[in-house]
Amino acid sequence: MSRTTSELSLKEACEYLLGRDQILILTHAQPDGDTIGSGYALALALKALHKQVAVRCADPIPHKFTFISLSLEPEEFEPQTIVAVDVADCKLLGSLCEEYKDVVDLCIDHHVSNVRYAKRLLLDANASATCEIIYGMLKIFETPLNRHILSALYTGIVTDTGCFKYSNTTAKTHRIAAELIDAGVDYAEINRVMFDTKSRERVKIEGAVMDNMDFYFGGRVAVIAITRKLLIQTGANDSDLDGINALSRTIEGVMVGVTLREKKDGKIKISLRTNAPIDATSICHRFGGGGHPRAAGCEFTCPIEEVTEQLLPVIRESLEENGCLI
Ligand SMILES: [Mn+2]
Repeated sequence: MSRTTSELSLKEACEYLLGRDQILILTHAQPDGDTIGSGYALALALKALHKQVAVRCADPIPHKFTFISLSLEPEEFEPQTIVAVDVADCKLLGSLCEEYKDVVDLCIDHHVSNVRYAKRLLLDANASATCEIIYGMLKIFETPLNRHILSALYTGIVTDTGCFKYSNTTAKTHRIAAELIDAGVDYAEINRVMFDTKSRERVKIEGAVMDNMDFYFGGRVAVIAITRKLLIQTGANDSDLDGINALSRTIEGVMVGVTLREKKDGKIKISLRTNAPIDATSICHRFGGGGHPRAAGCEFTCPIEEVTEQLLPVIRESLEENGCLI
């Protein structure tokens, strides 16, 4: 199936939405701060413009983001317009993919990898977060930025930039954040909840995986395993594992951080985080996976004990080629 996606400018996308009603906004599955912040900020603004609007996600909203989702009262209606926010590929809609994959009228996104599945696309790959793009739209709509909209936008920006730490952060990101602060957003409280608060289950599972971390090749590679058994022991759920893949790479000397995660169906999901110049994508590609240069993934169907036997020689090869073995 092929279809042409028309690329819209910010203004065109705004005009399109202003002419529509009964708007259903979709976020990606396993929702993060940006997809939730974008979805609800846009929904609240459209509601202020007297449109019927709802937000839908395949998975439950993690507890730390419910202060955003609770700001919109759920509404039942037959959608006339489907909008996806921060969803680079219709597969990322999770269990909603089948229902909506061919009917997304407008996708608003900042991923350069967007696969152009929607009828219309507003893409700004220079935006640190989709919330940056939504902020631009709300300025054109001239809807007032109430407390809920400010919180939603700020949350999306800080979570996607790691609190302004990642290289996607631009001067414009800071300018938008400054405008949100000028407008009265409670940035200290949002940052406390997003970055300085961990659930007790998270602390437990973090402690357990750190205790059981295995090191290889003189400490160049660190491997952590999250088994079903460990999840049951610690009571941790998916949202408690948010960002846990990044843990091993924070250890001095580690070039490749490997996270093995046992899924419900018994498959083993691998997440690789690397420091330059080790290419995570090329390692995962050997096992049918892919991703970004510093963060990639793949999947194994063998028992968890056998995964490292297959994976470690390939990682070793990459370390050797790059002169990174000690
Ligand atoms: Mn995003």
